[in-house]
Amino acid sequence: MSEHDSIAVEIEDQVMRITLNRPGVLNSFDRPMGKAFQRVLDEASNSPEVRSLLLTGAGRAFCAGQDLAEALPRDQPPPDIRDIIRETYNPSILKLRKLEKPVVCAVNGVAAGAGANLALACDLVLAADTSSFIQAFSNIALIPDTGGSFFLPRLAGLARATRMAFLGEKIPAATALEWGLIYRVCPAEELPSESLALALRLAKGPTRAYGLIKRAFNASLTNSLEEQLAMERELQGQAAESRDFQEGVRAFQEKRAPRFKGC
Ligand code: T3D
Repeated sequence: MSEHDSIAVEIEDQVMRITLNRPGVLNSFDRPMGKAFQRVLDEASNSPEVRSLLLTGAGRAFCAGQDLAEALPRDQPPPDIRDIIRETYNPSILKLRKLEKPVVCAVNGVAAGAGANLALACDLVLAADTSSFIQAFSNIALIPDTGGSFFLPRLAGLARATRMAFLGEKIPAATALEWGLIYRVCPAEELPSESLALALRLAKGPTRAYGLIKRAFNASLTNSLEEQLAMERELQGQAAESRDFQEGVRAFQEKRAPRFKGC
């Protein structure tokens, strides 16, 4: 286990567990935490030892978004919020989406503001039945950031996205599931084991194919059908060049479970 200040990191069985670790302020992000988070994502991307990621929060919350004491200090002039977004949230979301390894998010409690949108940018989101999602921005006269204005209408549809963004209500995990925002809800006490089991399963999977799936899905959000079909052809070519493709087909023919190596 190594500590990157406010981000705790542990690598075991090819799963990197990243824990947002400022529980006293519900794991809200300040700039040092944002930088640490990005360093950890780079480490995950570069390390062949890491084949899946598991993101969660310490204590009773997942993440309450931006640390408001940093955004609007009482005793000094406020920073330009554009700088915080440029340094913390935009690169974090881009790194998460471009990371060609599966990212499981275990939402262990409230996910508010940037914390909610950080969760929604992950690949598979499991949430405790006691958790909730809040587009808290308009409660303090801000707008959804951290990719929320991009992903939320696509995931929830415009009507629900607008409702969440305008009303800033607490959306229970069960509703988030019903609206297609997340993958699964489980009893709070089972969240750690369920999310780890999923991350372990993905860590034993065809990592290269997962990465290419992610690249294709990212592009599909803005591509035309023609562009997407051309991309599928190219990426499928790359997937078929992997050793894992050979192994997957051989295992099928030999009627056994595949042993993927991630390359
Ligand atoms: O720089 C920029 O501003 C641009 C970027 C914006 C991105 C954003 O994320 S904007 C949105 C920021 N987040 C929020 O507005 C959420 C604020 N928090 C809440 O609304 C509530 O705390 C929750 C609904 C998340 C949870 O409520 P509850 O009742 O369970 O907990 P609490 O009592 O409100 O919070 C517990 C402690 O955490 C409390 O500190 P204390 O009184 O025990 O010393 C509270 O002040 C602290 N805390 C919670 N959220 C934040 C925070 N401290 C700093 N920043 C926070 N975001």
